[in-house]
Amino acid sequence: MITLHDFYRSSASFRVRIALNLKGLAYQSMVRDLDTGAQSSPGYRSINPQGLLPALEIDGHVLTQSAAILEFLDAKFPEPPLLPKTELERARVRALFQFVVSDTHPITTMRVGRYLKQSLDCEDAAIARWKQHWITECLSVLETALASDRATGRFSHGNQVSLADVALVPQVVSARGLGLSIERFPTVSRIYEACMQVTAFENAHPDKYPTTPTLNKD
Ligand SMILES: N[C@@H](CCC(=O)N[C@@H](CS)C(=O)NCC(=O)O)C(=O)O
Repeated sequence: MITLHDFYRSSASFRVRIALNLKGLAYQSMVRDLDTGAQSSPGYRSINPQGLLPALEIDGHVLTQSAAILEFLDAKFPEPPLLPKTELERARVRALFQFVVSDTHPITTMRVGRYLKQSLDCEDAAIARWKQHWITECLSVLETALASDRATGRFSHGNQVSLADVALVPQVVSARGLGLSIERFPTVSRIYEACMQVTAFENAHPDKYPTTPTLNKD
């Protein structure tokens, strides 16, 4: 049994849901409602001391950090691969992944918003602008990197989905949630639409999230 501690709006959890679906792994969703602060409860912190989503329980182990979880899943369940074959291609995919996961997501999280509000007295509108700014910068960089490289295909790297797409899709969904239009990023937009044609992505989308925790058989 695989258990994913997640929440529909958690983009880091969304990445892991996509990967579990791509690998055809059934999992149980343990909902940790970010709106009620459930991620900070002592019970959950005994699972993930960081008090962040996601956490993955598998084979009696608890894994945290979406990037680490994705690498683990790809190593343990190699088909279909989330990374291409050659070192150069892998470096490209990891770089596209890191634009989102290392350089953008951490500075646009709820806890950063909370700190800006509670400790630096920022208004909600200013916090929204902060997030919109960094996400727009990320999408703009992704657009340039994807549009200017012939390695880009139907998906971020060629015609197979990869870790780059696993990061891109949740980032686009977050951007839309903040009222940003992605049409000004045509390559990002096109790849997002291509990914959403893939059942594994579609079923991981927050809109498909079960209202009650269920066993996901996809
Ligand atoms: N680097 C971590 C980020 C985890 C993270 O920030 N998760 C968010 C949800 S997407 C969270 O739990 N936020 C709660 C908070 O900021 O208080 C990962 O990729 O797993």
